[in-house]
Amino acid sequence: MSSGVVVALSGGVGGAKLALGLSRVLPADDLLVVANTGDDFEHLGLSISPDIDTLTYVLAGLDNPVTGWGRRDETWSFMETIGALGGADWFRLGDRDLALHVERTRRLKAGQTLSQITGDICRRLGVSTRVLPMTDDRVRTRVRSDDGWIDFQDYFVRQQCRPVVRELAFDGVEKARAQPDIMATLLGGKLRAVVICPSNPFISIEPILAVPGLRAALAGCGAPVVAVSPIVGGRAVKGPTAKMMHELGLPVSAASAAGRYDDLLAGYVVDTADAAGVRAKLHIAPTLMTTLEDRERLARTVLGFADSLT
Ligand code: FO1
Repeated sequence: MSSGVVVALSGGVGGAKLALGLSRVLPADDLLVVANTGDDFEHLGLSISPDIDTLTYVLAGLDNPVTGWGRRDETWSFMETIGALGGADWFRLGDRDLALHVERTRRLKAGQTLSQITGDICRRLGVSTRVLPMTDDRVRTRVRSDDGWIDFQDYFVRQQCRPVVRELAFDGVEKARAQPDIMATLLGGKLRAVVICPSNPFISIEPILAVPGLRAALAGCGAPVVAVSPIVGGRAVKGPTAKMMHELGLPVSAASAAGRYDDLLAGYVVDTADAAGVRAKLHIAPTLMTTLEDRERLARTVLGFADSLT
């Protein structure tokens, strides 16, 4: 088995499953999880980073197993009360989860970086795997629908992905500086593999690839870049991936997702049901992750495949 660091690119729920699998089959020092921050937004005066928090809670074993986001064992007194007071209650913030947003907001205002805050919260929640935001600068995914441009969480949560997606934009990404430790790891030459987790390519992975310098660093990192298809059996496991592909005029297929990463990929792991039409070097394996064993098994499959490409 080859040694070296594995860098995993992930959004929220879907990607976090494989990130957990990787964290269970790799020493903590050999895994760096890069989190999308395009979903971040300010809400109720709080700075909210959904993909960072989903990854943190999943890696800490604190995630809500039903929704995939937020915490298990939650209470909802704050939500009930803010609703009764006429405040916004469409974005569900459990009482424990709320404490994280309040504390992150305080620390950001005190001048700490999102990376520093994320590192400290991971440590306090017992997460030894390194989770870093793709950048500490402000990037906001926006969706152009037939009614114009809308913020991501308004599209994804308040409007429940109903608007037709005509175009996506990552506001601020041109000026964003790639998180320095990520760049140092990618350029440090001790890499075993880069794993693009099965998150939504458009809203979770492409914002990461759009951060100036990151895509080039991935292309030149000297280790195989392997993606896991977010489409299984011609359908998205969860979320709007398939709907977006259709609305953006792409075939709803594993090949379409691979096409978004194009020349970056040394290999692509697709479910046994989806092998047709994919150009990248293929590894066909079950990719649906229902149990913890599934997560670990897929992690081992991806790493074994990446090692075979070295
Ligand atoms: N997603 C929902 O569909 N409904 C919610 O009310 C909701 C609340 C929420 C709170 C904290 C958090 O970290 C994530 C939350 N999410 C919710 C998920 C979030 O919108 C998505 O996970 C990402 O933005 C896309 O992956």
